[in-house]
Amino acid sequence: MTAHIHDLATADGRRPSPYCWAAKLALAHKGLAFETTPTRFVDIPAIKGGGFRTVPVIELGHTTIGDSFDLAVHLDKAYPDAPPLFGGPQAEALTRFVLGHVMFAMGKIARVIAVDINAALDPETQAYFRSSREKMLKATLEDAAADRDAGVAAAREAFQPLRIMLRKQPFLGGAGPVFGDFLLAGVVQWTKVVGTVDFFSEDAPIAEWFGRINERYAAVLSATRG
Ligand SMILES: N[C@@H](CCC(=O)N[C@@H](CS)C(=O)NCC(=O)O)C(=O)O
Repeated sequence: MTAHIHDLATADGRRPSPYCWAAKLALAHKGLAFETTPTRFVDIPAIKGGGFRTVPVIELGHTTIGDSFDLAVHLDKAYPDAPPLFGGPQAEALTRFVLGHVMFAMGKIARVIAVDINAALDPETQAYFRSSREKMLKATLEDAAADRDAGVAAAREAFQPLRIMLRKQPFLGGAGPVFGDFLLAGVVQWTKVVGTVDFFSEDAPIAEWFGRINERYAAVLSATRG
């Protein structure tokens, strides 16, 4: 079966969404093929006739799932013999903590690059993105990014828990990657696809960990335009 993902896209077709990347890595981890539809922020409400507010929206046969974490839970239940994304209910629960870490770190990165993401959108999408993100950031996109060096430093610091863990093991999953790795890798991939600020290439623990994921899923991560 080939899954179908409604995948966030910029005006030039790049795919920035961290959660869409996590979903694509999760499908690949289970050995499932997928295709994508480039989707602008303003197109999300019309997906499948309505009812979705965020992407990824993933169609798997007759099942439609509107959340990357829910997708991973579904995949572990539906494909128990393929490599695990969690490996059990405790690991699934603990991965919610990783999601919290991801959301915190994404907030720091967004302050720096939301203005750059906006520049990569078409005018209709820019109007939506600017008003929604300025509410979230409680600042104009330009003001949020004004002290770029401090913003980058804060974003890098937010990844310290991952660096500390990587002193002991190569992946969140131990010897191999699990969904928690894919959530965090989606954030790194987001920064690479937006491409205006290099947060991690000089950051050895994180660059090497991302490299290990890229070794396994290069075909997925290199498809930056779907
Ligand atoms: N919990 C959701 C979150 C997805 C999410 O926030 N996606 C963003 C793109 S990275 C989105 O679609 N935002 C829509 C909007 O802001 O209107 C998941 O993991 O699938």
